[in-house]
Amino acid sequence: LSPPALCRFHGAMAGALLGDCIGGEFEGKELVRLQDVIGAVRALEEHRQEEGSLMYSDDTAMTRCVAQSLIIKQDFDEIDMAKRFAEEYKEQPDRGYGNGVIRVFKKLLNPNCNDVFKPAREQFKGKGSYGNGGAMRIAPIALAYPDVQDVKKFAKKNAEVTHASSLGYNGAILQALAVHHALQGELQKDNYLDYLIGEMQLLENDEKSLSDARDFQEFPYCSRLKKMKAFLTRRDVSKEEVVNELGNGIAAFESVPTAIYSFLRCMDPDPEIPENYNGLERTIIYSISLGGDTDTIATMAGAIAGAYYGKDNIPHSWWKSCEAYKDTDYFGEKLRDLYCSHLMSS
Ligand code: F2R
Ligand code: MG
Ligand code: MG
Repeated sequence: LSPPALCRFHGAMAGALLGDCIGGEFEGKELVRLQDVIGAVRALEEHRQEEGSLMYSDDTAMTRCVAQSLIIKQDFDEIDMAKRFAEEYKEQPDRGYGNGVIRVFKKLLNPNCNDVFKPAREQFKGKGSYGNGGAMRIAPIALAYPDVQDVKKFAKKNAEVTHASSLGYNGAILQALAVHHALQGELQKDNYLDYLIGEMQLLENDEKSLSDARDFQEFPYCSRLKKMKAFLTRRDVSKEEVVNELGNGIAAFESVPTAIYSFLRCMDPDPEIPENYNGLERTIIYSISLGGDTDTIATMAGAIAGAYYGKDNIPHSWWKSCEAYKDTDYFGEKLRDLYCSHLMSS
């Protein structure tokens, strides 16, 4: 078995960074005009933005922690992971973290905390967070483990450090699977979605998932993945329909499916996006144009598209505009080494 090419690992890390940095300007705006997003990327292409000047947010700050922990520990280590999240927050608290997750970091920073999953379990009166913070940072897990069982197991554990609601960690598992599958190469949209639906059907049928979903709707992930399948058969799906049916919010179930849809939809040209943009560029532009939690939806869509198309499809000018852009090559290379070592030992 040969591992995927290095450019896919570089692409996933760089795509995630681009989505966060470019999407950040639009986060929280419900109405985002496609022309404004195109204007923003044109400014990068015309070098109207200084090198490294687009700041990354909590999405990338936490993704970097996941990558660093995996690389240094050469495996998943929840204690090291939790320590990195909390220390990163302590050093740079103004990266735009969710209001709830800050309480988890503060508890993790207490030297008497000896169960790193406990603070997350205490969130929201014991219900745990359903925010998309577990999913937004998960790409490095998919890049480190070739075995899908490991991807699922460690995506869940990683998310559970901050997100104890199954609605939160199931979103992280779905996003990790979406990156993992895109990394493997050429894909058919229907097969890709059937695979994800099959995996989520198993997850959403466990007792905790059924109970957590009761406050919202039955099978929040599967129902959106199925809706997406129907959307992909039509060429006239409006932004409003996507936002109404899939979501563009801070909850994981209202953003992970939307990121996956953005990637799949943008495999084909879009009459509203200039033809010179490739599938990866279209994915970033389109996902931001949906408004709402733009940095997070675009970072997740960017990670999937980057894993699929590879770094060669990322415009240099976009990449170089992002803070700490050079690090994505380092992370991509080291995570691929880890992926290969896991492949050799299996
Ligand atoms: N937080 C933001 N953006 C908005 C404000 C930024 C900041 N205040 C600023 O202006 O600088 N973006 C980032 O947060 C999202 C990821 O959040 P995460 O890590 O999941 O955090 P949290 O706090 O766990 O959940 C987010 C919110 O979701 C609601 N929520 C979650 N679970 C809930 C539950 N069981 N019951 C009720 N509400 C629940 C809460 O409102 C949480 O605060 C990303 O968008 C990232 O970019
Ligand atoms: Mg953010
Ligand atoms: Mg966000």
